[in-house]
Formats: sequence, structure tokens, C-alpha cells
Amino acid sequence: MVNVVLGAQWGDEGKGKLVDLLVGHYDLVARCAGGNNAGHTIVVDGVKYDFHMLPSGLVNPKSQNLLGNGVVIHVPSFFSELGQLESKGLSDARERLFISSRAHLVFDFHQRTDKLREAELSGASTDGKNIGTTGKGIGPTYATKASRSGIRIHHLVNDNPESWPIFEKMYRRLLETRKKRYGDFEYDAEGELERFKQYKEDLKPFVVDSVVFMHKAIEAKKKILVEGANALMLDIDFGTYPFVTSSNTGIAGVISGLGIPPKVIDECYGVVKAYTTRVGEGPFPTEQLNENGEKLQDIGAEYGVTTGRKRRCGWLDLVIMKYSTLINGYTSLNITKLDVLDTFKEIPVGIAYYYKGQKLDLFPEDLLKLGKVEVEYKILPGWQQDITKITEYEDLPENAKKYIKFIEDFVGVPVEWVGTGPSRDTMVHKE
Ligand code: 2SA
Ligand code: GDP
Ligand code: MG
Repeated sequence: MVNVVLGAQWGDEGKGKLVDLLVGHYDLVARCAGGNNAGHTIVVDGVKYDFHMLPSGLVNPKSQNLLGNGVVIHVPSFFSELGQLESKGLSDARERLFISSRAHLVFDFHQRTDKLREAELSGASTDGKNIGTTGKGIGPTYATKASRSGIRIHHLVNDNPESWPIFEKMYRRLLETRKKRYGDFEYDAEGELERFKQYKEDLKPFVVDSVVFMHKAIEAKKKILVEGANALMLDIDFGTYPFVTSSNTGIAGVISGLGIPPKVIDECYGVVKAYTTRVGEGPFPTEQLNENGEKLQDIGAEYGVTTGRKRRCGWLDLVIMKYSTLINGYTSLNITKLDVLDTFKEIPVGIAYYYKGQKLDLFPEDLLKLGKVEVEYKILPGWQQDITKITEYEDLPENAKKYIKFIEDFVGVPVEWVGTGPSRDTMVHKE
């Protein structure tokens, strides 16, 4: 059994909390894409764990965890995140953690060039249109992967005693091409290479052929959960390109990032915030640059987990939800943060886009068009009641249930869970 949790909007929908709820039922939790640009916090027995790159299955003592071939790995961040989890009590974490030998390495120069590229994009010649990346080197690493000059884990960790000089040569060549592109930036290559000599030894116990690893787990009928990072609207193909991350964050990334066939996937849970947020630049049709947006930001405590940036806020956009559902094929939805809407008298929900007076069939690919769409809203009545103590779906206020029903009917996917508060136990099950 392979089940998948994916973000349906622009990220930070609360995937971490659903994964946390589910994780006790799974033997293996796998990440398939992204790197330490993702972020969420999980609280177990009063202890707060911060996750960026590592799978959240580490909080379940019975679960194994895999970083698949589609993930990009910044080794110092990998060890520091692991060290923090260990120091908080997950003392056996490293015995339950595995890395695909095919995963690409993020070097410090990828992070450096991420920032150089952002600075370049924000310059006058490009009208100041930078992406607003996390600066973690994610885009530059996928770029070197696609240009076939990237370096994978197995180039560093393998049983060939002659491989170090080859790794070193690849490293120097890659760094050289980055300097050709960005100018001769000051960089301690010798220091980084020295650290990688040690990482070569330190990484050994974690590295597996993840194709063999995954397929053995599938054959053994293990329960597998794939933990999506980022979200569909940040997908390199289907998101608001170029204001996206550099991987397939949707269902395609699950297949390609783990080397499994589509037929093994059972459930695909879409996580949807009851309103919409986005960090970084790029179009956002239902954004509320007014007191409603500020109120959502404030009540929802909308700050990035990795960078601390303020998240932009707006109303729920069902045009996006329909599009996202077509692509990812959610079998059920988790609506999160419904409680953040508790005090609103009326709650608008985006239901259609109009461009030059014409209704669009679907979310448009062209940002010039997207930037000019007018959003049609359906105004739903608020419930103006605190729902954070409610534990049964039936006990939710009628207008809150109507809000959920409206989403279900519009998107055509059943809602299975509803988030009613920030803590671990504030989630009601509907089905
Ligand atoms: P990148 O760094 O190349 O992946 O950035 C490209 C775009 O993708 C967005 N992005 C994110 N959006 C929401 N949450 C993310 N993770 C962190 C979190 C973000 C944070 O969980 O809060 O702490 O700021 C995330 N990661 C990437 C990014 O904003 C760019 O728009
Ligand atoms: P992820 O990136 O999708 O895992 O989401 P993040 O963890 O980055 O952001 C979601 C934030 O919302 C976290 O701080 C969660 O604790 C919080 N959260 C999740 N579900 C709920 C909910 O139902 N209500 C409230 N108030 N907060 C929630
Ligand atoms: Mg997040």
C-alpha cells in the first residue's frame, strides 16, 4: 500500500500535521522531491520537532524513512537537522533513515548562486522580477541535474577505492562552470572538499539503492506514506512558472522521485488550507492586500518555517483547487485551518476567473493573463464561533459544514479531515 500526501495550493497547507496524524500507521515514510526548502513543525508529547529535509516518519519509532532519488541533499543541513532531532530524543533516528544513491548533492556554491541569481533577477534589467526563493540552492541543483553536470550521492559514496579523484574532478569542473556563469566569486573550494572527505565516510551507513529498497518494501506489503513537499502551484510544470520551485511537486514527482509505478499508489490526500497563502513572489489572484489579508496573516500566524518570511494571504481559490485536483487526482481532502476563519462574518471563495470579460475554462498558463484576471467570488456566511474545542464533525457550526460541503461539491472530492486548531489533536474526521 502506497498513500501520498500532497499540497494542493502554494505550500504550507499543513501537510506536516496530516502526516503526523497518519505516520503511526506506516512502516515507511518517503520524501520524493525538494530539499531543505520545505518546512514544518511537528509536536509530539510536548516536544517540538522542526523538519526541513528529513521525512516526518522519524517521529514514529517503528517507521523507516527514505530520501528518494528526486530529493536534493545539502549534506551539512542533513546532518544538522538529524543532530537536532537526535538531541530532542529521537536517538535511533539515524538507524531508520536512508538516502537514495541517485539523489543529487547540493553544494554550498549552489546556495551561493541561488542568491546571486535572485540578486541578478531583482536588478533593473529584469524589472525586479526575482522569484523569492528560499536561498537553499534548490533551483541551481536541479539545474545542474538537468544539464547533466550534477553530482549524485553515489559519485561520493561507493565501494570503488579510486573514486575520490573522479569526484574531486567533477566537483572542480562544476564549480568552474558556476564561476563562468556568475563571475569569479570568492569561494573556499578546498575547505568544502576537505569536509566532503569526511562526509563520504559519514554518509555511508545511510546510502541505499532506493529502487531496490522501495520495491522490496512494496513486495513485503509494507505500508508506505509518501510525504509531498511544497505544493502543486509551485510545480515546475504546472505551477505559476517561473515563480515556482524547480521540481515536480505534484503526483508526477512521486513516481519519478521514488522510481515506483503509478499502479502501486492507492490514496492521494490533498491538503488544502481553508484560505490561501503564498511565500515568495508571483501572481496570486485571490490575494487580499487589505485588512482581511492582514487578519488572515495574523490569526493564522502565517510565517515561513524555513526563512521566517511573512506569507501573503487571500481567500480560498477553487479555480486552483479544480486545476490541482485534475492533475494530482486527490482521493480525499484535508481542509486545514478552518478555525482561522472563525471570526469572519462573510467568507468569499473564488469560483471563476474572467479575462477580458470571458470566463476561463481552467487556470491559465500565461502569467500575463493570470495577472489580469478578475475573480468571481461566492460569498459564504461565516459561523462566528470558536471551533477549536470541537472534536466531532457533526458538532461543527452549520455554516462551517456548509463551507466544507461547498468545497466538496465544487471540487468533486470528499473531505476526510478538517483542521480546527494548531495543536496535534485539533483535527476532526468526517468520513
Ligand atoms: P525555492 O527555494 O527555489 O524552492 O523557491 C522557489 C519558490 O518556491 C517557494 N517555496 C515555498 N513556499 C512555501 N513554503 C516553503 N517552505 C518553507 C515553509 C518556506 C519558508 O514551509 O514555510 O520558510 O519561507 C517553500 N519552499 C519554497 C518559494 O517561496 C519560491 O516562491
Ligand atoms: P506544511 O509545509 O504544509 O507542512 O505546513 P507548515 O507546517 O509549513 O504550515 C502550516 C502551519 O499551520 C503550521 O504552523 C501548523 O501548526 C499550522 N496548522 C496546521 N493545521 C492547522 C489548523 O487546523 N488550525 C490552525 N490554526 N493551525 C494549523
Ligand atoms: Mg511548510
